[in-house]
Amino acid sequence: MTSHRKPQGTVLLTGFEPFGGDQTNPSWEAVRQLDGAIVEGHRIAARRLPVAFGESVRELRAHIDALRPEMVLCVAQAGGRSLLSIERVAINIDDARIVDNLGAQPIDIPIVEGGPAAYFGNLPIKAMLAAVRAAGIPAEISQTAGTYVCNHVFYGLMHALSEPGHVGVRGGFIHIPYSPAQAERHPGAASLATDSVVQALRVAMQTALATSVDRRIAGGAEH
Ligand code: PCA
Repeated sequence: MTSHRKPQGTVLLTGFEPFGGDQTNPSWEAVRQLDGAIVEGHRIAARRLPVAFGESVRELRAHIDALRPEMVLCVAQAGGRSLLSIERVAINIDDARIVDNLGAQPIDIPIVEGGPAAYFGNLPIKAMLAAVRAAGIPAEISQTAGTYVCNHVFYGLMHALSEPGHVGVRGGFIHIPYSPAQAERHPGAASLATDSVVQALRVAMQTALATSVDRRIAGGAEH
């Protein structure tokens, strides 16, 4: 976990600004607390991304170019989900149910014209799942990051990391439930305390940095 060795590299950890009428985004509330932390000998650099198609990926790419991280983990809110979801895959489509924060609402538009239908993240998601659960935080593997800005960013991330300049950089994506304060305004919706999210992100990053070959444990779904 936290180490006293000199940092060996950087992890870019992103959260999102609020969207959809909410005043806060729990992803940024958690991620910001880890800015400057040392995890597994790596320094965490936390950055906030806009909830905007196009601009979000432009900013993400600028952060990658500036920081030259060894690993990138993007975190976002998935209101209505009850568990911390470690995403498996990003698909090449934008299909927005609501406008983004700049008023755009792309419908059935490829993220990268002619790009692959999908990219898998390349973090050890099963090892991360096991470690987060062992820390007492409820988690799952998710087979879809949706078709809104989060999937757009995840796809844009893995597309960027597929380019020659980024060989060896690993990337992944985690969705988190509402914060308890948000859930109060959405009766019946699950929530996860920010402290638990922070702890889960630490454990997930530590595990990802320490694991080169993923574990083989069931994390699939029938639907
Ligand atoms: N969640 C949205 C966009 C920003 C965020 O935190 C999503 O899941 O697409």
